[in-house]
Amino acid sequence: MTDTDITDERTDDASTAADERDPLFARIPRRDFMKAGAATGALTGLAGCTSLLSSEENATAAADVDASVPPGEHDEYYGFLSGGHSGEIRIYGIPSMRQLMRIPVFNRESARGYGFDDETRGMLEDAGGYTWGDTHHPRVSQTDNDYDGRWAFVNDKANGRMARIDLKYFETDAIVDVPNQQGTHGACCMLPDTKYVFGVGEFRVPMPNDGRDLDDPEKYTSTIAAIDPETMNVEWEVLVDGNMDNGDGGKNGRWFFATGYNSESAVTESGMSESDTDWVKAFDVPAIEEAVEAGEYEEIGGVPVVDGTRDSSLNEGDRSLVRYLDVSKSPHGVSVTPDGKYAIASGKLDPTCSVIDIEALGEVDDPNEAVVGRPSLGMGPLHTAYDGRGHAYTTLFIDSQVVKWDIEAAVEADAESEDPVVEKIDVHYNPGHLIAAESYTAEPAGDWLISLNKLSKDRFLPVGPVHPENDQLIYIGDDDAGMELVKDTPAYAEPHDASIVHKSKLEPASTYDPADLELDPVGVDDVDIQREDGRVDVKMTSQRNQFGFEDITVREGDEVTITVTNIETTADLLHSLAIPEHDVNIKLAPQETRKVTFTADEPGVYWMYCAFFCSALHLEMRSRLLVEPAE
Ligand code: CUK
Ligand code: CUA
Repeated sequence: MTDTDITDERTDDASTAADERDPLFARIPRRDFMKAGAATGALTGLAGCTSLLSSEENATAAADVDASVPPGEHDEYYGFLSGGHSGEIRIYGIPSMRQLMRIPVFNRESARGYGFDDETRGMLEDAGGYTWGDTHHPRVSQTDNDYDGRWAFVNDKANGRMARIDLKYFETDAIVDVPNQQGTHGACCMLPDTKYVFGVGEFRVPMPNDGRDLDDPEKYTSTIAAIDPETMNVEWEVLVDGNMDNGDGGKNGRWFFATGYNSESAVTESGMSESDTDWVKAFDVPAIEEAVEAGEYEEIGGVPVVDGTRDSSLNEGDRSLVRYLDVSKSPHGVSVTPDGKYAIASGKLDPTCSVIDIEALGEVDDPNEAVVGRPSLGMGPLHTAYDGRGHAYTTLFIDSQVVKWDIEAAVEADAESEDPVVEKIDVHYNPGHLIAAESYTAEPAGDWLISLNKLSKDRFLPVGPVHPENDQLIYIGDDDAGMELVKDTPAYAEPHDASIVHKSKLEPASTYDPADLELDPVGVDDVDIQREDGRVDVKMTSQRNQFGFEDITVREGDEVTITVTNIETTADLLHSLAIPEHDVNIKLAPQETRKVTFTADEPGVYWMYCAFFCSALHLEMRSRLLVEPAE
């Protein structure tokens, strides 16, 4: 396969060929066309109802499996989906696929006041001051290889950052700008107990990237970063040859795995896919910790950086820090099986996945001997998820399918055998990640799987040239009946990875606990205005249907700080403090205190108002900000 094949999508091929016969055929890829044709036994007469047939097919599947969640009832699972270059995380209920909430992470977001109040704005500024990020891999913290409800983490591929989301309040509470990394791509937890969150550096750059070695790509490098989940400090990094892509931690506290697609150290697309093999790197975490402990590192960017390149003296002997396994070709996803036995890396530009025996890795002289299976699965394997019954499910980007296969059968079979394949199902279209319920834990639930498809083409009402992505819900709970496609869900750009967590493992708060907030709450008796040297300090409350002041008078040029507490105790009674023409809108959930600082630089009357529709007198919930002219 050449590197052009990856862009040569089969769906486009089919569309072009079909276009010449009838524009209607253009809407349905050849694969579906043939399947639908076989089902009716007649290709003639199809032209007028191709879309109909494919939706009938789905309706049949949906009828067999009950994924309905009646009005007023709750879903079984939380799905945490990344939002790609929107910079956010979305929460879905599963199996309904209803979008429950969006959590801004690297993006300023007015409806949640995120990046508007002093605290969150300061957090975004301290983390580099960028207004966007590229979230790919939301991973939820675990204890003893099971979700513990504390945090979710997500990377920023665009600016080399990692963020933490507090799962009591479902909000971003920390962001670290990872030194020495541009393009923090893979993200995952060190298991069993989330000792570290790993950030995997994708873009190779000079180290440090300060203008040296600009056009000397041989000297570019990338690192993995081990981040302490409590402090969000980067504890250490390991520098490697080639680039890295995705990562996953083993289940027993020893290994961490990363794929990479550029062992060539090239800077062009063709150069990066020249070689027939690339590496999976296996990091021996306790050995790395010992090296750090022994001072065998160089401090770069304020972080201990251990040399894990192939020629490093630390990689000699029987306790090498990083083992380089040759796998074919430009592997993309890597994920560890629920039992912790294997790490499975997907070939991307090769139709196989590589099955790595994790225990063997610590025993063999040549790490390549730990590759114990290489089933041939189809075109463009990208990511793999698990059902806990010994099956793996891998997305096939080019074939637009999900393939279910038997892991032990793949270890038994010859390399490149198709025998381990159990079943394939069409998805629509070109899937990236897929995620099964609790697949990243030791005990996946084995019922629901979501295929995160990059293209939706004809599946939804057209909304202009920017099409939604399509997240498809598939039932995998019945091995006899096989996989069943249950639901299409349009998604805003662009979910990459997801984590699915059973609802019993999270305990979200429904109002704020003032003890968890950094700011002291403002009570009814604390309402106050202080003025000093061009600074105005306002403390006030919000409550149906008033702010603590009817008027606030300041002078032109004053720096105004308003601290507000929503003193409601009733869940879901939110207010906001919006100030026209001052770029202010902070959200205030019950018992929440926030602070906002701005300059009153234009004289005039400004109606401060509440932007959440909170009661029948919501529209009347407003106060005046009076800015007196300076002279
Ligand atoms: S990546 Cu996007 S489809 Cu960032 Cu895990 Cu594979
Ligand atoms: Cu408070 Cu609307």
